[in-house]
Parts: sequence; C-alpha cells; structure tokens
Amino acid sequence: MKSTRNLWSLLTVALIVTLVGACGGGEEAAAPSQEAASQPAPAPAAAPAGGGAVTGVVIYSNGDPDTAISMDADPVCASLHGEAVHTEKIVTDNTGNLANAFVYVKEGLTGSHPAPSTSHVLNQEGCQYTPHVSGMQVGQKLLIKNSDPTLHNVHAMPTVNKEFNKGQPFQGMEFEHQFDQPEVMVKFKCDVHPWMSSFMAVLDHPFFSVSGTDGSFEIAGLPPGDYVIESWHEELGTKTANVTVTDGGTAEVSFDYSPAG
Ligand SMILES: [Cu+2]
Repeated sequence: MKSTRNLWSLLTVALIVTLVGACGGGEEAAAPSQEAASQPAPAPAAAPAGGGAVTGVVIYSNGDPDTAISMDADPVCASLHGEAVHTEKIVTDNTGNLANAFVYVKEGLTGSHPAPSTSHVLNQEGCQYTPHVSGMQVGQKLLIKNSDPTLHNVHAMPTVNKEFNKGQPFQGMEFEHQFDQPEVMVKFKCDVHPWMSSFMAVLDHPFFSVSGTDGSFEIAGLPPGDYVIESWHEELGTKTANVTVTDGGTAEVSFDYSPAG
C-alpha cells in the first residue's frame, strides 16, 4: 500500500508540474459586467430563530466591470464552458446591486454560539470555486470537493489559522478540514489554475450573510442589542455601520461602494 501511495504522490506532483508549466496568464482584458438571474442572498443555515434582523443591499453603481478568464491553459477546463467566464470579483446586476459582499456582525455579540453540525461545502466545479465568497464557523466541518475531471490543488492561505495545500487529482475526491480560529478572510487558490480563488470567513458565531445577485443580504435571529456590521468585498474593501436591533424588529442598512461621481 505504501508504495502505491508513493506512486500516486509522485504522479500528482508530476501532473502539477506539467499543468503549472502549461498555464499562461489567467486574466484577459475587461469584459462586460457579469450578470446573472436575480437571486436573493441565501439565509445562513445556522441562524437561530427569534430575535431581530439586519437586512439591506450592497450597491456598486457605475463602477468597473468584471474581468474575463481564459481557461485555454487547461483544455479540460475550457471544454466545461460554452460561454464567457468571469472572475466573479465584480458581480453586479443591471441596476448596480453587488453580489459576493460578505456582511457580518463584527462587534457587539456576547455569549457562545456553537458550530452547526452540518458541513460547509467548497466545491471545485467548472474550474471555479463554488461558492466564491462564503462563511462558516470555528469548529464546523469544511468539506472540499473536486467535481471536475481534472486536477485541482486546494491551497488555503490563512494568516491566523494553519495553511494547507492539498492536491485533488481526480473527479469525486473529497476531504474535510476544520479551522480553529476566527478569521476574516481565508483566501483559497488553486496552484494549477491561476484564475481560481475563493474567500471564506471563519467566525465564532452564525450571524453573517453573503449578498446575492440582487445585492440583498439578511442576518436573522440576532439577540436585541447594538452591533457593528461590516461589509467586506475582495476588490472594494470594507465598510462598517452601527445598528440597533430590537426583538422582532428589522434594522436596515445599505453599503454603497459606488465611485464618487
Ligand atoms: Cu484548479
């Protein structure tokens, strides 16, 4: 068995070297803003019932468009897409609502908030990470999957938690990981495909949301109190707002990243 494992390790390294050598630049000239069907932000699975909520919209009007990706360096990746693919760094709809902003309670929470028993899933699909931006809790299981018929190399680059770097040469491979410290953000990249990236927040509570393609977010089940809410975006940075949440109430806050006109 040991010699078989060693053989696979050697094959994996050989594949990485070959594919990295074949990969050229990942990004090309700017392309029109990526548009997708309007979808509200999914509610965090672990949000408790009761309490109050914070809702709002993240906006980026008249800003830079997203950038197209060339997957020609890996013909398997290129064959998985019939249409142009973009970085997912700037995803807006026609009215300037911004997706992929991570919105969370930064300050004001008390008590402990146990991690959910469900796994958080990071998938490699179409030679992109799904989701592109997400959150999970300290101690929660993270399940990383390769759904592609090609080699990926998952490289997590935290600064507080432990770094890891693991090849997944075959379709259907999975492995599990747990982060043990809160950290906003952990960047993931693929050492084979330079265009692949994902950002994952690790929190010690479940009060977070990622803006949907309509820019909306919702953080539900918050105990009444005063909070600092932060919006984090990989290209546009962070913005914070102070909110007061009442029992059964909904505090509204928007984050506007639009360039000054
Ligand atoms: Cu990859």
